[in-house]
Amino acid sequence: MSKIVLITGASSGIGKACAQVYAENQFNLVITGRRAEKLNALKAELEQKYSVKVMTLVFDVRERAIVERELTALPEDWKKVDILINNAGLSQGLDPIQNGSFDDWDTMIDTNVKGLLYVSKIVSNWMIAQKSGHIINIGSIAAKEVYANGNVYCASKHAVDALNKAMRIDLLPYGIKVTGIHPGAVETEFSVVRFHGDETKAAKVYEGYEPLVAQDIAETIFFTTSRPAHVNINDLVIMPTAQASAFYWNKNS
Ligand code: NDP
Ligand code: 8X3
Repeated sequence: MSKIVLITGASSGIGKACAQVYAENQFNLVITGRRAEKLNALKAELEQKYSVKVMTLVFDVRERAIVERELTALPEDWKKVDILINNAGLSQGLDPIQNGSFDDWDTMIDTNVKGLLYVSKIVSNWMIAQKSGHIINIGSIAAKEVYANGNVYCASKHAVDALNKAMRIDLLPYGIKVTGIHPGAVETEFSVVRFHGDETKAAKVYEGYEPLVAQDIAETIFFTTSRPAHVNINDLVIMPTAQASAFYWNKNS
């Protein structure tokens, strides 16, 4: 059987671009997300275009029991996951701490931190059994820096950064690689979600400079997972050329 990559949040953006890149490179894929119709359309496209096998799993990463049920129900051959891409995540709201929404905070922490943990625990045990594997954790520049009103999103991504380092230590005896990928601004559905569906506000985030596109991140992830067996890339921060940090930009006025 071909190698298998399991990608959370493959219905759009970075996760979808990863699915396309890995399919092009003849991996079989397990793609997950909440929007079944988007996952099914992607499955049909990739199977037809690249003659690979694609399994879709529809679940919300926040639902621990359902994550467990769906993953453990995979046929045994599909549990031989070579690469796990912990990508499902979001920012919801951009408010100062005193005005923040409890619901937004719960959503971000439950998705970005707890969801990643639920999936990782199950899949890392499969990798331990096969004594190989590579886990990619999608952090953010928000995992390295904190900016105004980013409070809980930044905290959740700092947690991903910490978990990335922790997983690398815990999984070291089993030969499992762990890599953190930390993008700056990538034009996806991210800002539409952050601004609760306000597309005009979201579009402004990417005005006056050339942001990254999801394909840029997917190709970088593929590069990290195609290094020789003795090489692990621990951590990568990837920015648009027009962005030096969370604070410094070279935008057309
Ligand atoms: P998108 O909004 O385009 O994609 C997010 C993906 O996550 C979707 O496929 C969505 O699927 C999935 N997802 C969100 N919540 C859940 C949930 N509760 N359960 C299951 N799946 C979920 O954004 P991006 O592609 O930009 O984001 C991907 C990752 O990259 C996130 O972790 C984000 O924080 C990170 N990131 C993004 C940056 C950017 O500028 N775009 C920069 C740095 C990091 P569905 O809605 O179908 O469930
Ligand atoms: C997404 C990038 O700068 O909005 O993680 O935090 S940023």
